[in-house]
Amino acid sequence: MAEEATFDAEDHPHTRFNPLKGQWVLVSPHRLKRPWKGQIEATLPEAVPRWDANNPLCPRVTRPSGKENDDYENTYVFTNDFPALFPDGPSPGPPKHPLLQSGEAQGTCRVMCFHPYSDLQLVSMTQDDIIKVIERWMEQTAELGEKFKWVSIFENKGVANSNNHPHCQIWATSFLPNDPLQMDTNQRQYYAEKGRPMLVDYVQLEMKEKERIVVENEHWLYVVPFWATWPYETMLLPKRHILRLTDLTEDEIKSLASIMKRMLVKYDNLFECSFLYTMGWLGAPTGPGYKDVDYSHWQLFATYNPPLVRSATVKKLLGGFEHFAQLQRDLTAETAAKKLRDLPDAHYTEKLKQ
Ligand code: H2U
Repeated sequence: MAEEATFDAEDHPHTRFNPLKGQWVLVSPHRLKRPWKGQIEATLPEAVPRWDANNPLCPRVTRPSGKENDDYENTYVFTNDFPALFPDGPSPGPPKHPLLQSGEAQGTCRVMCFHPYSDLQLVSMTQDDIIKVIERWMEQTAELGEKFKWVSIFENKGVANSNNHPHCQIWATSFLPNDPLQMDTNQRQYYAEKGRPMLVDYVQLEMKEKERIVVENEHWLYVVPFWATWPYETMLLPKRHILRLTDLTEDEIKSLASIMKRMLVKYDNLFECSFLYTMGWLGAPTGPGYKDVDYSHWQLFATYNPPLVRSATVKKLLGGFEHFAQLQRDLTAETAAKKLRDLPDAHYTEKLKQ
């Protein structure tokens, strides 16, 4: 009888469970050995002008909607001219059939510029300017959270035709969207069973195992989560139990600005390009009277989903199995974390200046 091989996560296909979403990912590390015949995309865009009269996110510009941007000096927030949601509106009413259900969807969408200069990104902004961004995130969460159940702060950096001006979007909804709803249920169940928040336990585990940590400081750490689906996906977590962005202390804000910059330098250094990613903050739900609701099962975190896989131009595309069965990755989370961790702390463009 043939002897059975001992399992090695770097060699053998296996699945990993994402306890937040309650979903499995297929990990196939042996596939990294296959020859690559994938898509090679066009070269990177040219340098961006600092100010452009045709860029609707620049200070003093009149947007196609006819609204003029303030002559802003750090961050700037305005209501999206093409919002996916409106604060008021009629309800679709009760369903005619259980298979044809509709729900009420109210909300608001905002655009938040990080800085007046289009040629900067968070990675190239000063620590003080990043602190202003974090404080604005906190202010927006506090304001919108009074009215809306979910406040989603997300940044599409360089992906899907996004504007190159440093900015993020803020969508607030009257309902808990699918992912947070699933995460609420799963974290609640874990808390009920163990008496501790899932992600607080997870941080402790990662600090003990260390192999998936990319960068850490006194208050925060970035890990490639055990269950990551994107090749270089990372999760940013506080070391303390924090429900929402609004609960950060001054020291935590400062060290958040510092660790974000450190991580973003590593991301840019990975393929020596301005890295692409979609980043989003998730924390305990909000909505009218939320401060009286016990959301102890939640933990604040951010996730970065970068599409790049092998170089500045090769993106991960969802394959058939992923569309119709389950998400899949080649690189293990541990290998991705090591690769990112071992990258220099100085931005690759520093080399070019020498
Ligand atoms: P990205 O984060 O994907 O780059 O999107 C920028 C947002 O800015 C997008 O949602 C909004 C778009 O609707 N926008 C305006 O509100 N006004 C404009 O004049 C241009 C873009």
